[in-house]
Amino acid sequence: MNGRTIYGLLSLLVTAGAAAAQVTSGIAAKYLGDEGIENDPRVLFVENFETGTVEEIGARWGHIYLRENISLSQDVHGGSPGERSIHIRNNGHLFTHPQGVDTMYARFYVKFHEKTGYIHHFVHLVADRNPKPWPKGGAGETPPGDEKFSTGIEPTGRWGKYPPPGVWNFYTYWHEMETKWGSVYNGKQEVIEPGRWYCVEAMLKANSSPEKADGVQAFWVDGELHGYFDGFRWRTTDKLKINSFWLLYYCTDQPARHNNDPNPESRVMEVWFDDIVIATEYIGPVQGRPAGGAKKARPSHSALLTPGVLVPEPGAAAFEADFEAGDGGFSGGRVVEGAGGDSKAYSFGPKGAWIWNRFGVPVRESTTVRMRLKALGEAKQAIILIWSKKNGDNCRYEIGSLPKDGWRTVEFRAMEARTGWGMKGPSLEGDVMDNFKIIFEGGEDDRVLLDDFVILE
Ligand SMILES: [Ca+2]
Ligand SMILES: [Ca+2]
Repeated sequence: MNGRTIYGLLSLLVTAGAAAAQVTSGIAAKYLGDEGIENDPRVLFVENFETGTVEEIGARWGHIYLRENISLSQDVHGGSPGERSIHIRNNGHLFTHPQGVDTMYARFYVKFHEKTGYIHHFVHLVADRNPKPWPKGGAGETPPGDEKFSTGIEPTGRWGKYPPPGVWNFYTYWHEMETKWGSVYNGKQEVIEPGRWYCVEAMLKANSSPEKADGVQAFWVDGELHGYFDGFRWRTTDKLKINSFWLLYYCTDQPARHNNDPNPESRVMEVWFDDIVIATEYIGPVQGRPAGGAKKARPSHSALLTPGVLVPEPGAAAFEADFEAGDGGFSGGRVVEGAGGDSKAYSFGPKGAWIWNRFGVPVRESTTVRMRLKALGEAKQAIILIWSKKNGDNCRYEIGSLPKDGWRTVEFRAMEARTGWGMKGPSLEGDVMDNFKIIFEGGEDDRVLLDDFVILE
């Protein structure tokens, strides 16, 4: 069984005393009004929306989606040490990357509009081996155990049992989840009151070693433990760290249908967030007032904005082909003029371009493949294939369609290439890369240009 569920504090006190002790004290208790909390070594990220424009907030988080639906608001919670919150209507998100850790706590304040409807998806904590500035999809796909796991702290109507937005639950994806649509973990069934601010906290703790099922997730509402679930083997490698925070407000008409909402057209889909703290230990609600009245935290920035923090920097070039003095060992196409200026490129058709035994590069975390591609005709479903001796199969890196609008740089870490359509099988990591092939879907006469191919150690 994946994940043992414990309802209520009483059973929790018996079986998990250490976790229960955290309910009464947290990092916030040390910093009145959160003043200076960003300086605590356990704190990874702080955002109180007191500093900067929405654009500047999006820039320091690293990704903002549907900016036009996001604004700053003067609506703040009763214990707020500041004067502004952030407001999202209909759909939108902020997405960021704290430093990667084995245990992450995230605290946020949230208020739903008093006429709120049901919500499709909400705030997520994510562990991603190959973090990108933007959140990846993955609905309906079981992630590989060395690649990704995630949990969403979400309001749910539980099929119409509760009025909108419902009760809190976890919506969880990992390699051992029970269905390809994830697993749901219900905590205390306390109805969320629309129009009222709440302090919500979620914790995700990775399993301590790949074979142990001792991972945990838990959530608190206004400082009270409302859900605690353990027994998870979240990951198969401890190189996979919890490193992403997704302040998501995703609305569709689906939850209104699933919950038999009698009047979905009367709903106002708006939400406010404030006073976000992400840390490696329990935080707790804002305590007391700042010494100097109102305060502004020094804003945090995404760890992805500092090269080498979350993803190792690529090393030296182990192989290069610029096609100026020949095919460089590539087959399947031919060298042509036309890469811009005096440069030459390698032109190939849908059956592809490939190269074998001209290099032998051990695939480490930093190993990176980079190239420029230009479609001269139809070029759909471009895919890179790298034969893996270790896996006895091709590892794939799916590029997708190449638009006919000039050169595009494609860069990926070699370990992102995986077997199986959808790239959900074993990775190329740990193999020696000695081959490369790129194909696409197009007509017989359609061509793609390849140039500046490089493998970095
Ligand atoms: Ca604020
Ligand atoms: Ca060239």
